[in-house]
Amino acid sequence: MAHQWRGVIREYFDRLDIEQDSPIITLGEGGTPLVEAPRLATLVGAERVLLKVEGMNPTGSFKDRGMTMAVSKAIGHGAKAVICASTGNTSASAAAYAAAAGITSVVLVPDGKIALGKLSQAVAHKAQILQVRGNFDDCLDLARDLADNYPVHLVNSVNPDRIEGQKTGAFEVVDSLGFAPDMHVLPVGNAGNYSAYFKGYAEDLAEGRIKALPQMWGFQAEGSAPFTMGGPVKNPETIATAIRIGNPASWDLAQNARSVSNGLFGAVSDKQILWMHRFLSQEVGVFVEPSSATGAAGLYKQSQQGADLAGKTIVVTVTGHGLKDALWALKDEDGNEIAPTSVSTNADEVAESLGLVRK
Ligand code: AN7
Repeated sequence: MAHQWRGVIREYFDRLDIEQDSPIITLGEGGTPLVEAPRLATLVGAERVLLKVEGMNPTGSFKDRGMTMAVSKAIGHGAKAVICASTGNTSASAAAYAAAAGITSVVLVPDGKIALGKLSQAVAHKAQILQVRGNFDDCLDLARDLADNYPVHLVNSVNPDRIEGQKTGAFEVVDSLGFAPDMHVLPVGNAGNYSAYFKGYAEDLAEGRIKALPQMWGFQAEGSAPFTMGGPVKNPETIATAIRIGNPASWDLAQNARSVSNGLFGAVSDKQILWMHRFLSQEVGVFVEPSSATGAAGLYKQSQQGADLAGKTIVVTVTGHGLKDALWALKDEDGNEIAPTSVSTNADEVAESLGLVRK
């Protein structure tokens, strides 16, 4: 019989920090596919690589796992409005969950630097959107300031409820595989998700569900890579706008996760990100936004630099749907526009343009 997934709070209620009688605001988030990617495994020389496809969440990104918790708890505390700073996906998610809860959302986004699909979502869900003349880091400072001094509830990942919800990604991986992978690979911006997966795995370890932690491997874009630079980056730049973040909010949590899990941080170029973005679409069948290809791009770079992945099972979280930032697919490797060939309705002419030979 068909089983309807009930959202991460109901599915994992006993393992989440939430009051027994809390309201639950859900859009059915979580329960996302763990997709075998054999050609990616071959590319990097691993036994198995699996993608945790977070674009399948209700608003098309992993943010929904944390937002169901943050907004449910905000409602429990009587909040009438939520606020967040965002490179796009957090705002889309906050706007949707606020709409579901019947409260107001305020989103602060960096001027001109968010993907069109994400802006459309925030507009569609009736967020009050302010484009701040500054970058994401400025937006987050502003959001914190406003939440400290005005009646708006902060739902960025500096709010621990967000991390708490997002840890369910790790629970699902363990529930599907039956064990922890050798490595868990993620793109990193604020490092909230990286820290959240680590928390999930650490709890699974403490409760005896797994025998060892995966190494946590986090990758940033080279122009926006505070973790490999060793400190905040003032003017972060990358085409991967979701992770164009210079001063990660979860710095300490992430450093701890890296060290306890014997993991690593790395950086990849925009070119490597776009190459992997295309590989995932063409060779795996999973369309992600460019930022979401950063983890897999980092994994590939590690393998090229000599990391021995033979016999390893690796899970890579691909964080957001390709339709959010769709125009990147319409450019080739050299940045030229790709347009479909125009044809008549004549079958022979169509066959000819396809290079087909009559049977
Ligand atoms: C697709 O929406 O920060 O390391 O404001 O949208 O937890 O920050 C988005 C981040 C990866 C990085 N992939 O996650 C925002 C925001 C996608 C993202 C990240 C983001 P964190």
